Amino acid sequence: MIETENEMSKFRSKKAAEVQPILYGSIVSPYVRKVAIVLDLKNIAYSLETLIPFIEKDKQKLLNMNPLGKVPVYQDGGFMLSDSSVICAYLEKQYPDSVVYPSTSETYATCLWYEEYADSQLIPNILTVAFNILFAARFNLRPDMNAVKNVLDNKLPQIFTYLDNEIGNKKYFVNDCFSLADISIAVPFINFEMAGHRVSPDKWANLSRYLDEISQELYIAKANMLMRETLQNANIK
Ligand SMILES: N[C@@H](CCC(=O)N[C@@H](CS)C(=O)NCC(=O)O)C(=O)O
Repeated sequence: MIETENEMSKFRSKKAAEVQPILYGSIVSPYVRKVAIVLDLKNIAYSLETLIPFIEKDKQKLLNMNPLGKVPVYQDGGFMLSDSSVICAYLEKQYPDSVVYPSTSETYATCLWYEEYADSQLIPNILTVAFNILFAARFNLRPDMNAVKNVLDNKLPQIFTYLDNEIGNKKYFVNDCFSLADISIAVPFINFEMAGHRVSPDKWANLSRYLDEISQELYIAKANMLMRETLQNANIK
């Protein structure tokens, strides 16, 4: 029997710790898939609670958890976190057995750089293409095909050229090891593909070869399959 306030508080914390973590967001978001891949790779059981920031009631719920109203949000017992990079950093500390960051200062920082480049340049530009082609109309928004054209003509070519030069004939972006750099760079390309686009092997042979290979890595392949199934079930081709 629990008698004191102190014991009650310990009991509550224990119960909270036993509850599976929750990943809030849609698996269609590359940022959410990035976290889902890290959770999978670290063999952490979690539940996915679908929240779509473009649906008003979901947005309100998200704003109560994240002042930016964006996904992913991650809840571990009473602890709540936002932003895919922050969540991945937390998961690495919390579950250090399988690592997703390289170990030396130099390789660690290089990995953070690629993650940042993917999060701030690659993913938002690919999402402009994918969102307008696949989703805008579903949320009663007019697809902005000028924005799509601008990204395809003026933004993505520079980004692809940079990544093509960086990867060269290497298998992984940092230190010959699969890391969060690869996860961050690989995740948006399934959105690009489902929107009917691909990285031209004639213009960006290295990047195109790398993407073919990385999409066969177990955890990337699983996340891509989930994305395909989700879009098929939603009747979006
Ligand atoms: N830097 C954030 C970006 C998250 C983000 O932009 N998520 C998109 C979904 S793909 C979102 O929630 N957008 C809703 C909005 O901007 O209102 C992260 O890494 O988690």
